Amino acid sequence: MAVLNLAKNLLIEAKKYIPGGINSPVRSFKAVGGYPIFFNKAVGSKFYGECGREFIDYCLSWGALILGHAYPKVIDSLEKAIKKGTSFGAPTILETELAKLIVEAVPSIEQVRLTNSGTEAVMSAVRLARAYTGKNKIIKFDGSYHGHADYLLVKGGSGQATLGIPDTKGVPRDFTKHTIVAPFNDMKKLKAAVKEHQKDLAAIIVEPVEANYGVILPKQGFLESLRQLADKYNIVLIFDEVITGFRLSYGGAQGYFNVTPDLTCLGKIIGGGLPIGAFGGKREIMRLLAPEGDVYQAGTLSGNPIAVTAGITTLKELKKMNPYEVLQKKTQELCDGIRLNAQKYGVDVKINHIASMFSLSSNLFKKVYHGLLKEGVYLSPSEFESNFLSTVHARDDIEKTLKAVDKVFSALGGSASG
Ligand code: KE4
Repeated sequence: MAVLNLAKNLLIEAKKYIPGGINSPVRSFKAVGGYPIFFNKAVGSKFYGECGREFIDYCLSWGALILGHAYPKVIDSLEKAIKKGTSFGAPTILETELAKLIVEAVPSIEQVRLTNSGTEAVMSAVRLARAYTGKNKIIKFDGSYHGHADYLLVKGGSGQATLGIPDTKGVPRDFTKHTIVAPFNDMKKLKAAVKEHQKDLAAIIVEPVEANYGVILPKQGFLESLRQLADKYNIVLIFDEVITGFRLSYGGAQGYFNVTPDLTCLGKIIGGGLPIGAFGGKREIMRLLAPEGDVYQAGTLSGNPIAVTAGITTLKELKKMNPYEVLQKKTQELCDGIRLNAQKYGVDVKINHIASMFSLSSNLFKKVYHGLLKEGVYLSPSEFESNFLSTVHARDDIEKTLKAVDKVFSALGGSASG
């Protein structure tokens, strides 16, 4: 009870000064009920609440921390960097180094520009695509999230590819008139939308694996078809790899599926847990950017030496370790274990996963969520969000998690059977 009261009181205090008490809605626990836990320390696969309780973390700052929390080499590099100053507002060789690492890791990226968030990366990539093609419309897919730029906060109409409708207050209908929403994985409807709007279609933007509506894999051939349509109708194909970049493989989802976009958006992992985004691609497109070109894009702290240092250390570590096969095996073991327990106790649970990311959906999600939380297992607080493993999630973490799952599902088993 004390833990609950503490969470409640911390939120009440925060709400005095911050709308909703949090700086990003998805942290609010609105999707799972109850009060968000306030944390104050994190190391490895664990983080620690103000209540003193330890949790195995599968949210990992929404996928950013593939090396886990407070990874020693990242911390060491930051300690050294921070003593040299936090921001110069001028170029540093560190930015060149991170850009080189990204270009070497992702063949489709010939040049890359850093931003402070994934939202900014996506906004910039879309602006660039519109300038490059001289066309205005973009196609996104329902269920995908590409940050909170006005014209991307849209929901699809009734299943068909429709002109986007704002799905938030504050966005004039006019702002979304160039955004078309198509059903993910539905080639027939996509082709019809592309044909209908081809004269004014600048870009198709896609999360190559949807990670904001649960984990939804692309159907066989879907990504390849996007590439063919983009080539046929002079459309810029943008892969939003803010989550999948350096997550599915060192070359991201495009490396994993072997499909090449024209532009790629990155974030999260490339900043090692500090604020960052990036967009990059073909030189012939990137050269349109100011100051050489006439597509304006900017950011006070873009490429700041501290976030870039964490990113460089993280990518160098991933390049050296190449942990992807081990990460995939650990995730497979965890997801198989959860499925087994769900079958054993007759609990309705759907697990989707790829590489080291997974989603768990259930008609009992809130009960599953809070049951696991009580056992010290922290999932992303929404069944539409993805969960992640890091290189430092150990066997012991997986075993403890599956023990917690067994306990929670055995208790729910009865209620599940009604
Ligand atoms: P940011 O602006 O939050 O750095 O990135 C936006 C973004 C762009 N593209 C994709 C595919 C994304 O998933 C995101 C942000 N992801 C969410 C979690 N699914 C961030 C969590 C939050 O909003 O607090």
